[in-house]
This record gives sequence, structure tokens and C-alpha cells, in this order.
Amino acid sequence: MPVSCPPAVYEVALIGVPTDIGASVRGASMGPDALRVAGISLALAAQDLMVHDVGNLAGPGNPESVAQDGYRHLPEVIAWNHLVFDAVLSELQAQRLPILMGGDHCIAIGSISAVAQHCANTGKKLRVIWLDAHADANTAQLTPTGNMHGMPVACLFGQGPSALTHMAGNAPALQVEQFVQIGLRSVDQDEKRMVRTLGYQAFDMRAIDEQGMREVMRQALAGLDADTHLHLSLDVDFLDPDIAPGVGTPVRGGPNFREAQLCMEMIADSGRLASLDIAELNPACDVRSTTALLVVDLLGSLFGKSTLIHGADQDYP
Ligand SMILES: [Mn+2]
Repeated sequence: MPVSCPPAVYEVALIGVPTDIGASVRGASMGPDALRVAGISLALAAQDLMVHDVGNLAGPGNPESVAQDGYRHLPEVIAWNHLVFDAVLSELQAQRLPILMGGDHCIAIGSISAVAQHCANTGKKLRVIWLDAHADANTAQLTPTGNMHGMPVACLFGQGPSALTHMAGNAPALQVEQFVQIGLRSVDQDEKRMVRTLGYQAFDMRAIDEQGMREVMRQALAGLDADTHLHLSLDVDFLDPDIAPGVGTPVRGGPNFREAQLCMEMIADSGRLASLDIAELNPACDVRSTTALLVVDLLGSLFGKSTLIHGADQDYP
């Protein structure tokens, strides 16, 4: 008997979620096709992944209506998240790594609820790394706009409409020790209090400035083991707008190209990535696909483009 077998061929499922239902600026609905045009399938196949593009989910259009009771487009947000929940859960059950191509970031509610349910079903531990310029921890009471792409984190921690907080059955979908947020640099005063109240680990840009991306990622990835399901939720506005202009809510002062690559490489080295959201890529704001191409390049690193140089399963003492 060999001591260790080579891993089975890794299968990934690309799931398009063409909606901007939760966003302030329209255009993220074109994100899935922008990623396809930028070569996401080939880039993943080049990392020896078997890629299944399952196409786009079909949900309600954007009525462009005003907020009601603190929420914009709540029925549509619920409808899209149900579609996402079912699609992600079924790919996980089929042993494929789901890559959700958003779409605005409200779709992470359905995605991460499905991942949490899958982990509960299979006895896996869960770690969620959330890369974002914003905390996305608003509630109907705190939000200045009602835009629900600013609320998924609050919903995942049980604060929000029950149709969204209870997607995985019980609420909250996440426990604080399962969640870490990195890249914050635009958080409202009330939202800051919410982040503190929720109590999860959050690394803002100052933490990255002072400690460096390597140390921040080392802490974010600490304690993962063979039983851990690692989910990455990548809001493209995590990246500095100088390198990633194609987002609806850019905030200057984000990670640069090398910091972003290191972040992806360290996640790859953990060997635990099991599901992924890509959110807020907005082709209407992009410049000649710069941002879509950058995201595809980062995905290469996320799936091990540089592991021959560095070595897989690297520990970061
Ligand atoms: Mn976000």
C-alpha cells in the first residue's frame, strides 16, 4: 500500500450568478460573462482542474426600486439566494468545488449558508475568509442605503430577515471563530460597532500595513487541519482600485498586486480551499477587462500556480 495516494482529479463547478440586485451601482450582473471572456475556464484547467461550467442561474431582474423597511429588493435577494443555496449545495454533494461567479456580494448569504449546511452534514469544520474593503455587516437599522450587498455578514451571523438568516436551517449560519475578514478600509461608524459586537477576527488595511500580508494570512489560516473546509469569499473591491478598477464601490488603499498574489498563494498552500465566491466584479466600471483578467490571474495562484516554486502544504510558523 502506498503511504499516500495522489489526489483524485479536482473537479470545480463554475456557477454564474448574473445579478446586481443587492448593489448600489448596476453592472455586476455582467460579472460571470466577463470572467468567462477573461479565460477563467482555461486558467483553471491549466492548474489540472476539471472544469464544469454549469452556466448561469436564472433569477429575477432588477426592479431598481427604493428601499422598503430598510431593504432594497428583498424579495429578489431572497429568490437569488435560494437559487445560489441549491446550486452550491448540490455541487458540494457532487464532490465538486463550487466557484460562484457573481454578481453582487449579497449572494454570499446563500453560498455560505450552503457551505455551512454541507459542513454540518459531513462533520467538517468550517473556516470562512472574507476579503473585502467593506465589512458588509449592515442591518436594516444601520444601513444608509438599504443595499443588501452591505448586509451578508450580518445575515450570516443571524441578524436580518429570517428568510436569509435561516437558509441553512438554524441561525446563525456561522460562529464567530469560523470567520475572518481581511482588507477593511471603509466601515461606517455604526457598522464598526456591529463588527465589534459580533466579535469576529477582522484585519483592516492598517493591520496589513503594520504586520504585512504574510503575517495577517498566517493568522487567518492558523489552525486549519485535514478536516477543515475553507471557504473564500472574494469581493473584488478588496483589491486596490489602481489595479482593479472594475467594481461599483472602489475604495483606495487596498492590497497591491503582490500582496494580493501572496494572499492567494498562502491560501493555496493551505491545501484546504473547498469553495469560493467571486463577487462585485463590475464590467461596466472596468477598463478593457483589466479587473476580470486580474481576477483570473489571481485564481491561478489560488489554485496553485506557484506551488512548484514554493512547495505545497507549506507551514507558516
Ligand atoms: Mn462585499
